[in-house]
Amino acid sequence: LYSEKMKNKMLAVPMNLGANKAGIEFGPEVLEEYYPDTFGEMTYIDVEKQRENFNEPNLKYKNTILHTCNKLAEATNEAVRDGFRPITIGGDHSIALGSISGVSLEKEIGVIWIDAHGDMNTDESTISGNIHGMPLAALLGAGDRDLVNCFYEGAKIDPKNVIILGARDLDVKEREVIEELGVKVIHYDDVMHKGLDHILDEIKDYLKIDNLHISFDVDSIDPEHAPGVSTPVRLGFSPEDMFKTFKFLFKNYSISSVDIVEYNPVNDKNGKTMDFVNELTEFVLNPTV
Ligand code: 6HN
Ligand code: MN
Ligand code: MN
Ligand code: MN
Repeated sequence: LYSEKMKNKMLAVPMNLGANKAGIEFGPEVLEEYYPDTFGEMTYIDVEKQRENFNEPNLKYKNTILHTCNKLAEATNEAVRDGFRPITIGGDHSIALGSISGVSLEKEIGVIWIDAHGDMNTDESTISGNIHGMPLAALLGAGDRDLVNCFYEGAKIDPKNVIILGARDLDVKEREVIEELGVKVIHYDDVMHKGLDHILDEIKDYLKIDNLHISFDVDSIDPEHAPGVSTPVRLGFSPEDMFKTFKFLFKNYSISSVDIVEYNPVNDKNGKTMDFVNELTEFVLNPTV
């Protein structure tokens, strides 16, 4: 599987409404400015500027986010049909609702959600009302119907094909949603106690699916190494561990598609986060053992 070289299709989505915080929308353009060799070929998905649904407290900017996610889904869907691997550069994590929906219409995929958070809230469990805390639940068919029915009706992925990797900040009611749906969580605590090698074996034993989508949230990395995010949580993966994890995933699965989201240049320090995101993207574009 590793040797299957695929053409990449890079999509940029300068969205911040899912996080309801300024800064993340500049991610793609900053990356493109500093690393034109890596990010020079991105196709930008137009993000609506209007802030409708401003007053819907549990689903902030729902319609605007859905509009963008539908456009992104069309783009990832077309990329897959044309034989490309879509790589989506965020933007906040709400856009995974679009990227994954576009791919899942063409092939059955598993998802590894690498994140300090679960992104498993619904409009009923959410504390913040921010949709970037909900995309994984919606993809699994839980929560607001309009989110669930993004791009096409119904759930996009099966809980048995999903792992949340590296969680270290789950909301109390979010945990209930996770339990009800039966999604496997590998907490960052588990990574620390068992060690990464053991965890990678566990992933291999659990995820029995060929096609895998990687949804990578930069806040999965320790904020010491990647401070440029909007919702930092202490501890987390080292960059080395993440490269090892990506190598493992590309070696053991057919990687259908990848998201790299939540990079916020406004909070970065000395370009550390930007450098890391660039290196990780270079690996994704041209994976080697
Ligand atoms: N992310 N659980 C929190 C919320 O607002 O629902 C944080 C979500 C963070 C989402 O980092 O992609
Ligand atoms: Mn996330
Ligand atoms: Mn996160
Ligand atoms: Mn645990």
